[in-house]
Amino acid sequence: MKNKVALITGITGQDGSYLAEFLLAKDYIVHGIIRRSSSFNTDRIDHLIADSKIMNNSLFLHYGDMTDGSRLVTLIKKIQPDEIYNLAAQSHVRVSFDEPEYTGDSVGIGTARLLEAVRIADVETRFYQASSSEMFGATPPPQSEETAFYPRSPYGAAKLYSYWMTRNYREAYGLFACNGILFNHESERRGETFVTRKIAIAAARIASGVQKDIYLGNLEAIRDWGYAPEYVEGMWMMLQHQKPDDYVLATNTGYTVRELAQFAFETVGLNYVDYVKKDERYVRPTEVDALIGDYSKAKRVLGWSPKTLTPELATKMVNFEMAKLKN
Ligand code: NAP
Ligand code: G4F
Repeated sequence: MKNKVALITGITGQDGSYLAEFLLAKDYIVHGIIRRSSSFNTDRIDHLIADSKIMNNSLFLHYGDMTDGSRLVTLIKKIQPDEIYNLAAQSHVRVSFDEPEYTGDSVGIGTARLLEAVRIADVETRFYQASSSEMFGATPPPQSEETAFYPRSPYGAAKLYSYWMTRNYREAYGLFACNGILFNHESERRGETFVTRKIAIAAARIASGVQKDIYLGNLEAIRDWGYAPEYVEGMWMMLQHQKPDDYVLATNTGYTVRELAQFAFETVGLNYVDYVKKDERYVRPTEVDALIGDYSKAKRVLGWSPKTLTPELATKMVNFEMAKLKN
């Protein structure tokens, strides 16, 4: 049987790297779009690039950018993917307040460019859009596929545009297109400026005596933090179903940033109160107070459920940082 071909935008990101591993293990031919950079930006997939059995055999990388529509058309025509996973994004909510225009261009219009590239290239493909719980914003939890959207950041607003464009291409052109509305998911590969990884690194460094304290913004925000490798499987499950649809992936549990810090510092036998300091620079002009996802549709229709909950996730991430410091 012919191997399936997948195209991943954002393959160098946290989710892109896990998804590439997941699809390669399922015998997919994986193509990824990477950005030209003046420094190395492939650390999360370097182990795949270094493997000569994989690189340029089942994994192919192409330069491209979500702001370059003609390049997206060329790549889709050339690759003829069976499945496209659109994970590329300026994904930092705080940064989106500083760069609203670029965030809108890469996250919002970028998705329109990719959808239009599929239409122009006239390929038969399935399309996954990385939608976000940030789109719910100010609407109180629990949030499900039926909950009203109320984004509270340029990032949330740009993701909402992408969400609707994905639905529109499904309805207007019959494209097999799905929105995965994913709540926060984290891992040892999470970017270091997101709160879970920032706290995990700090707890390990403080316990090892190489850092004194950590500066954070709002400690009272509630998030639903799951484990990223479990969520990329959910993305794939959406594209294997007989019918395209939109799904929430979450854990249906909520913890404050304060509780997250407590779990992380407890892992190394410390009390977070002694080390966490406030810095107004990390407070957002508008905050999303509480996100807790109801994933019952994904469970019922796809058979997807999370396995790792926030306390275990925090411990896992801190233990990883401790092990790195010891090496
Ligand atoms: P991430 O680690 O920040 O990765 C983002 C990826 O997008 C990177 O590969 C990045 O490339 C690439 N990228 C950024 N701007 C680009 C552009 N203009 N053109 C092409 N590529 C570009 O994000 P993630 O956590 O893996 O999340 C994956 C997707 O899911 C994102 O769309 C994010 O917004 C969405 N999402 C994430 C979560 C979560 O909790 N993680 C929840 C809901 C939705 P470089 O490596 O070169 O920077
Ligand atoms: O880790 P965060 O930056 O993640 P946030 O804003 O929830 O966004 C992440 O999840 C979204 C899904 O809901 C994704 F779509 C998005 O791409 C990204 O992956 O912040 C989490 C919470 C916020 O309430 C923030 O105000 O932590 C609070 N926080 C407190 N101090 C901090 C800090 N966040 C960061 N990044 N850094 C701090 O020092």
